[in-house]
Amino acid sequence: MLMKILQMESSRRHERNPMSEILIPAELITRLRAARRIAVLTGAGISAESGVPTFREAQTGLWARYNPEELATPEAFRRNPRLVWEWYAWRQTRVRQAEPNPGHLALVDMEHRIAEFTLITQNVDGLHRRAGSHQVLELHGNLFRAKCLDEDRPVENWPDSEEIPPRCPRCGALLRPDVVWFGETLPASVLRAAEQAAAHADAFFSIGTSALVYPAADLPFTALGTGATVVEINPQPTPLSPHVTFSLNGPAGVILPELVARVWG
Ligand code: BJW
Repeated sequence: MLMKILQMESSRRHERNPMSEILIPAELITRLRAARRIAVLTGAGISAESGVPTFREAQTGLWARYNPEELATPEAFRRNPRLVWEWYAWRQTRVRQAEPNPGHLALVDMEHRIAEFTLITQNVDGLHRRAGSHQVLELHGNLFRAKCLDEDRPVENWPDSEEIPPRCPRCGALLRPDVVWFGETLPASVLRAAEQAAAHADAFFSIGTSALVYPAADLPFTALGTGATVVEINPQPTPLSPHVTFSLNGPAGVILPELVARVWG
């Protein structure tokens, strides 16, 4: 009898699509339908289903013996610029071979349906823009851009040479990937825009991120502090999980399309 009541309670609280096993709480659907401002923070997990390895997962082939946290630092670049440049070149190749997945595409759809929508990403792979998202704030830069190590300015073209990394055509300093490494500050205007979007959101999503790296990891807490509904989508629990309003446990490429269809379809 108790089992029966629990089942009834569960089906009352969750709208179930007969074709799908994904449970999306009815209360979440109601809140998202009412939301006018939505901010989304994504991490490497959203690109996992495109075949791009997450930042902290084991690397493959030649790179398997390196710890990514030890390559993504200014000290690593100073110690061995060639190694770090080649690691980014390898990642560029992997990303070029990848395509946006249904999770990226569902966020494009969400942007079309929400008056004020901001997509904040920690990813440097550019897959959100390739999918068709417009309002994208790249907190940690972009793998496909380079900048001058000394002058800190973007460099788009440089003469062909044997040298790795290549050199800045203006001042001759080394070029480096235009990404944000540990211990470096995030681009101030991008971070400010992300903080504002989080502070003004009715609903905030944290998708495919381990929620370990600051200041990005503070954004869901900013949203919680101003009363937003905070939703986490991740197959694994994170330090953020105990604090969110709703946890949807599973791959973003499965959950997001279902969520968007159920809320706005
Ligand atoms: C799926 C899935 C599927 C799998 N679907 N999900 C406060 C406290 C403590 C330390 C600090 C602090 N404030 C600042 C710091 C220092 C530091 C920091 O945060 N350290 C922590 C590690 C403790 N932060 C910084 O240094 C930042 N700078 C800064 O704050 O400047 C001022 C300052 C400096 C020093 C001291 C104090 C202040 C800069 C951070 C830059 C991060 N850069 C990187 C590299 C970018 C370039 C590159 O990619 O090479 O950004 S590090 C790396 O982590 C990368 C990522 O964007 C970022 C986040 O990783 P992400 O995306 O969460 O990936 P993963 O792999 O960790 O997780 C994947 C998740 O997906 C998992 O949860 C899976 O379960 C899930 N998943 N499949 C959905 N299908």
